[in-house]
Amino acid sequence: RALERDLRTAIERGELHLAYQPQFDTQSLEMTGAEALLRWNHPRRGAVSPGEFVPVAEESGLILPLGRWVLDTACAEAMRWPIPCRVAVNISPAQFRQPDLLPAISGLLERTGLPPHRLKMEVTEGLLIDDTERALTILQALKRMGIALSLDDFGTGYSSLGYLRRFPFDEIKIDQSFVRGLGRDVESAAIVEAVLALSRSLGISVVAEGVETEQQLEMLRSRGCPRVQGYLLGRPVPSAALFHSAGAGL
Ligand code: G
Ligand code: G
Ligand code: MN
Ligand code: NA
Repeated sequence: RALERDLRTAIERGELHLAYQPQFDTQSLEMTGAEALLRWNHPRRGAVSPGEFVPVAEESGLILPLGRWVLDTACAEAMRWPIPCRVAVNISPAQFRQPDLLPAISGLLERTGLPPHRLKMEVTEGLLIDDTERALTILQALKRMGIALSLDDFGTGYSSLGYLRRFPFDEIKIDQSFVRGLGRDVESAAIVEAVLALSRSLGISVVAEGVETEQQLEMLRSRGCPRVQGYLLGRPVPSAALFHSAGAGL
């Protein structure tokens, strides 16, 4: 496909960059870290969404060099931030399964100088289903390296609560579809409350994604949700703008 052909050369042509969306402590509204989000400025099509090209990259195997570029760039850029907060990187299943993931990550941390505790990897539930034992082994190794682990899009897949007990996640990300439902339907509030109660009893942190309104923020705050991310408090911006825009809307 044309998109695949163009993606092949996108890295070397410098068409990719990362945008960072800040995450905040719900009580203090201090910035606690940022999620790296891949952006492609296509020479003819303009901005192409990762929702469109990441699946193409996964099917073609291009996700491996692409994912490597994302990790490298995110760690290098985070090293230049004025505050030593965490950078969260989305890891696709194919990238997670590559045999040399662990040595590649150690090499990357050594090369960039980023302390392991400043890197967070976001993975989705799908990754835990296919080869559960292998996924567990890799996640435990990453955890031993000091890297933080986050379970992304929680509640949208084949969520099994058993994963939370067996896998060494530091954090759950409540999917934006539930946050959007806060104040609109009772089911969303019930799901958010259940996830918060569960995370508290398991000692896992929570980030609510897609927070767009003051009302959603207040509902999350009053229910004890520790962290939030969303357009209300900060949109994804280039690394250099992160510490100018973060919190600007407060
Ligand atoms: O930023 P945006 O909402 O357009 O992202 C759309 C989707 O693309 C989300 O599911 C997000 O997790 C995914 N995505 C964004 N950046 C990356 C990346 O660097 N690697 C992978 N694998 N997925 C990403
Ligand atoms: O799948 P993942 O959670 O990694 O994707 C995050 C996506 O959500 C990114 O593409 C980001 O641009 C998008 N996003 C972040 N905050 C908001 C928000 O407040 N509202 C909406 N609609 N999308 C958001
Ligand atoms: Mn994510
Ligand atoms: Na998500």
